[in-house]
Amino acid sequence: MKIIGTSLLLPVPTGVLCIAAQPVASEDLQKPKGGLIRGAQKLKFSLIVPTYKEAANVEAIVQQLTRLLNPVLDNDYEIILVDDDSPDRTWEIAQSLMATYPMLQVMRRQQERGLSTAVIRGWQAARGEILGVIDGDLQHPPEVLYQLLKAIEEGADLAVASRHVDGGGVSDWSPTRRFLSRGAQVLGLLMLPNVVGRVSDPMSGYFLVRRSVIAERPMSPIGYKILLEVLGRGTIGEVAEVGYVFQERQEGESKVTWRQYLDYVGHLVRLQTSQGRIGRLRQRFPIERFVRFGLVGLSGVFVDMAMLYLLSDPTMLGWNLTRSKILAAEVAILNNFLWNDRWTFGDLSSYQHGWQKRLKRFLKFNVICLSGLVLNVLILNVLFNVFGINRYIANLMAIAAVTFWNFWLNLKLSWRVTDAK
Ligand SMILES: Nc1nc2c(ncn2[C@@H]2O[C@H](COP(=O)(O)OP(=O)(O)OP(=O)(O)O)[C@@H](O)[C@H]2O)c(=O)[nH]1
Ligand SMILES: [Mg+2]
Repeated sequence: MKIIGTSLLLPVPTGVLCIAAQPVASEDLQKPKGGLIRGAQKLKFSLIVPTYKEAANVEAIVQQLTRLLNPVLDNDYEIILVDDDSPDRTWEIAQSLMATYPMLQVMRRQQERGLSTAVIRGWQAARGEILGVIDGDLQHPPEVLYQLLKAIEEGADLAVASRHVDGGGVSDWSPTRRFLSRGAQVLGLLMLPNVVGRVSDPMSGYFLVRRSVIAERPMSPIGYKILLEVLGRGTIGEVAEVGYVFQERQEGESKVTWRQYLDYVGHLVRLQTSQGRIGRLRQRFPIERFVRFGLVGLSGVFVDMAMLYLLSDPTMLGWNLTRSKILAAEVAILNNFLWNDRWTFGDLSSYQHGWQKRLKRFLKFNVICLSGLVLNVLILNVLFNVFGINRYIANLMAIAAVTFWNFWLNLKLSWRVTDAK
């Protein structure tokens, strides 16, 4: 993880959105000019406060949080405010509070945007064993933190402040917003029952999680719903829920628009394809790679046809059919190889530099294609002569089987990458 940053502000982690198992070592943090020395010693708790245009709320939230946490956690915690370069300069106001509140750290993000990624960037820089998030607009009652912390101390991996359990609710939501919120939850339950169904309020933006259960797991959330990402990618055992009433905003304005609903659906789809049934299938069989391989194969058919026409047609070169076909097939194989090497298996090729290695891959690809051709003829004969299947259907079946054969052997042999450096 590379870190960039400016004086006094907490440097912003860059690269993959992945939380380290241990707090980031101090040498990995750029030493800020202002003399802020921030070691990588562990703390018990790190609470992220994501903000965007919360200038009117920032002092109150920091004050309330420290008043609450100081007596129970002494110096063993930090508050990290992650601001996305708010035009109302929320980050600057927060920065000016750091002298009064030594537990406060401020991160100003200028390259990235978005609530969920702000939270993860904050967690990446955090030193706590327990990681948490709370809104910066005072809509989440800070005193619920006591119960959330207690739940984690009693063994929960994840403690969620919920609007849908005893003691929970929303203060003054319009029927439309209630409907949309519930509708979103139902959609989530249908698409990802094992993720969304684990908590009563999967939309909650107020929760605590043990670092160990989400560490070393690359994340890629879209939009607002960071809890979905934690549930979907973490290895969460016991879950606890604490009721809370979502307060009305007193200062500043909501950033929720229709965009957040679209992002939510996009996020569900992304998690579904990596974690759901499709995701499990993909872990066993590289579907996308196979589709690419199939498309390249299709392009090869056109190349083969065109070459055959150019070489053997009486109006063109008029060569002998067998000679033309062999050459046409070889040009098609070359076409397929080049596309596969760049596209289908491009990521694997990039580990094996140099023209000699590429030539080796090409030769293996040729041999495997040849073995596929022999197999094709064999299967066609068995299906047609032994089972009496229509010759065209039999040929289709043979082509399908040989495509799998070619794909699998090429993946395992031609583009095989070992762990050796
Ligand atoms: N860093 C960062 N924080 C954000 C971003 N969008 C929203 N926030 C903060 O995330 C918290 C929740 O955002 P809100 O817009 O209040 O959303 P909400 O509380 O779900 O909805 P409302 O009830 O309409 O306020 C607030 O502290 C915002 O300032 C963002 O893009 N980046
Ligand atoms: Mg809000």
